[in-house]
Amino acid sequence: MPALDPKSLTVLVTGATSGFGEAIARRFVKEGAKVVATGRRGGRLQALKKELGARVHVLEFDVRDRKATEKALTTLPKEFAEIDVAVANAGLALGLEGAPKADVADWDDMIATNVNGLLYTVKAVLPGMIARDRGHVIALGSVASDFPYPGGNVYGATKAFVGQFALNLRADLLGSNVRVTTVEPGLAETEFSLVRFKGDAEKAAAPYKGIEPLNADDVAECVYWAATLPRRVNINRVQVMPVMQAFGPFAFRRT
Ligand code: NDP
Ligand code: 8X3
Repeated sequence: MPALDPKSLTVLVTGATSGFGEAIARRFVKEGAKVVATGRRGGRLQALKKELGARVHVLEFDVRDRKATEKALTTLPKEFAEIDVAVANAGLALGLEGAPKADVADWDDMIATNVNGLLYTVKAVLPGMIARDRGHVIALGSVASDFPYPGGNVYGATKAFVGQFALNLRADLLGSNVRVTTVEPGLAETEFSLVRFKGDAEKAAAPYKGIEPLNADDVAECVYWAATLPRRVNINRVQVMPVMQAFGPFAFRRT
């Protein structure tokens, strides 16, 4: 039995139409929490609601749109309005080209989603959390924030932003009982790669070839664990990788 009763929680999950977000939504509902599930694909949200029932409320909006994000989160029905845990999960990588060849439109989109989308989500839930003097912001970072790799340029930088913003937010919130955590997964099989390679299934499958990656439930478990620890405990960062992934040595150009 976790220290914090999940049945007492209302959990907001952005990007709940696939991957980690969907698994996180399912995990909390299974344990008796109420979940506000968001994303742009309304059909998937409706299917999730139909399957999981009255403990789920769905909101269709684009996290890149500040006004839409703010508005959606003010329209919550009373029984879902007091968000205890906000999982800022919506995010994406686009492309794996080195900086000279990368598409600036992809960079803009990653920054708009992973940076601005995170900020708009957090800003919308913070006032309520502070007023109630309880709450938990859980952001999805990535190992790409700590470990550079070729082609990770702006994606890794957006995730470094997520990690540092979360730490700074925690500094700002000292004195309140609002918690802040970043969960930073390594290679995990979701729709992430399909999105990164813009629907090219062959390219999308390549990173997982011969490897047992993390799955969405592994990451949902980390989020659920951090969220249900006693209220006195703040997990700052959780970094999690598949056993079949580790670090490379420095690279050198030798002449
Ligand atoms: P998926 O592609 O499976 O899921 C991404 C989710 O984000 C979808 O539900 C999508 O919903 C939502 N989303 C994307 N853009 C927007 C937007 N503009 N507005 C609203 N929702 C949006 O990928 P993952 O589950 O793997 O990724 C979830 C998070 O985890 C991301 O932040 C990603 O960077 C991070 N991550 C992923 C890793 C991996 O290897 N898979 C490893 C480390 C971190 P919709 O399209 O319906 O809007
Ligand atoms: C996703 C992990 O290694 O593809 O954040 O960047 S990686």
